[in-house]
Amino acid sequence: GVRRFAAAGLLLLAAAAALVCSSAAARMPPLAKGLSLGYYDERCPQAEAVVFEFLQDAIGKDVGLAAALIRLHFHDCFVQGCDASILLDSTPTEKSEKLAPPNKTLRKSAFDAIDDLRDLLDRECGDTVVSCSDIVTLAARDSVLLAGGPWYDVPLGRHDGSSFASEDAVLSALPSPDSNVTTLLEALGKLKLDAHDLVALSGAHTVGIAHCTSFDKRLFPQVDPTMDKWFAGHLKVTCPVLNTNDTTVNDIRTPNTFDNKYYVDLQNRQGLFTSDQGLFFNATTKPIVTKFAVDQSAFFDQYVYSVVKMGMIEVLTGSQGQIRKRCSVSNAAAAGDRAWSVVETVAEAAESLVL
Ligand code: HEM
Ligand SMILES: *[C@@H]1O[C@H](CO)[C@@H](O)[C@H](O)[C@H]1NC(C)=O
Ligand SMILES: *[C@@H]1O[C@H](CO)[C@@H](O)[C@H](O)[C@H]1NC(C)=O
Ligand SMILES: *[C@@H]1O[C@H](CO)[C@@H](O)[C@H](O)[C@H]1NC(C)=O
Ligand SMILES: CC(=O)N[C@H]1CO[C@H](CO)[C@@H](O)[C@@H]1O
Repeated sequence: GVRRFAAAGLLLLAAAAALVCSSAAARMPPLAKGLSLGYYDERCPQAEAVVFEFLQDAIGKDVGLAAALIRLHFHDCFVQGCDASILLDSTPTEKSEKLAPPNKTLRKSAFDAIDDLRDLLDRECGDTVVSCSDIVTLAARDSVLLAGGPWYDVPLGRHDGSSFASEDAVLSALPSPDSNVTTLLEALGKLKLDAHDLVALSGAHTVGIAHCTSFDKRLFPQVDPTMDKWFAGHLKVTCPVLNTNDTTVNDIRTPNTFDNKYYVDLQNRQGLFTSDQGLFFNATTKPIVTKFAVDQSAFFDQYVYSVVKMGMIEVLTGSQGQIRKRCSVSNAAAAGDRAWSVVETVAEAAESLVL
């Protein structure tokens, strides 16, 4: 109806704005084999509008959902590639990625939104067309725009994996917030991401929240000397002792807006994690932080380039992987469930015959 039009209109407007703003053609990393822009143009032409319209409404009601979806995309891609394995539920015999410690702070609202989008797209185009990993990719893309950041065209055509990574794999793929720049660059280097990617992607911490346990080692037993004293006092109001479970905002200046203020925070020693603040003290990354702090469009350009690159880490395409009908279960496991319920029905019928 009218709302769909409005959503599509805004999307077009955003696309037009993106074209006008970047007078030079937008820089884009080489596309992974099997991915393309406009992948669903014929298969499911309304796919991108459906995602956008849903999120416009959902993020309008809960701005935190934008941050949650941006982070979900990052966790998915860093662990075993962008294959939506982060969405898989545990089985009785195997613990899924969801249960690994870093996931525990992924928000349920993000998983629910992906499930809702899966249902909407199934109704529009059938359940074997749009993959869960592309839904995660599109949801993160639209979240950035809806939080005030740039719009970008994103290559699609990913397939979903059928198995999740182990807890150890999750822990080794996702750097801890206590990491220094050397450790971060090493971790990202394994995924072919460099210092510019690290600084720009960390800029996603311009939105969202963190639990005290993610940074309270910087407050106790004594305040990290690289932290602004006023900021430390401010954080201690929320986190008065070690190991409380309250949350604070990642970007104290504009907590709900996707902008470059995160880098201004870093210049003022008001970065939340060691992994954030360190970017301002390392000789390789400091000039990039300084640049982004004064030039938001330089940040946006690099973010778009880097997040598109991140979205192509070890993707499954063509004959690889599957399009999961339910994002939280592999198709084989879902078929197993169905077969099992048939067996049960038959068994029940047999039982009633005997009786
Ligand atoms: C470079 C290494 C990174 C580290 C060490 C890191 C660490 C963290 C931690 C510890 C939290 C808070 C979790 C909590 O306590 O609730 C967090 C939140 C968040 N991270 Fe990162 N992160 C990194 C990179 C990224 C990247 C690449 C993105 C996306 C492009 C991202 C997006 C987010 C967002 C949006 C939040 C807020 C989530 C919410 O409000 O639900 N992070 N990150
Ligand atoms: C960075 O952290 C690693 C791992 O904790 C440590 O071994 C290394 O010495 C640190 N490097 C610097 C420059 O602080
Ligand atoms: C900055 O990081 C680079 C790359 O890991 C490292 O070689 C260098 O020693 C670091 N510089 C400082 C001052 O920590
Ligand atoms: C931590 O959070 C849980 C659930 O939200 C709550 O029940 C509990 O009281 C909290 N613990 C502390 C120490 O605040
Ligand atoms: C152990 C744990 O908290 N796992 C959670 C991982 O994330 C999803 C979504 O928030 C939850 O449903 C799991 O319970």
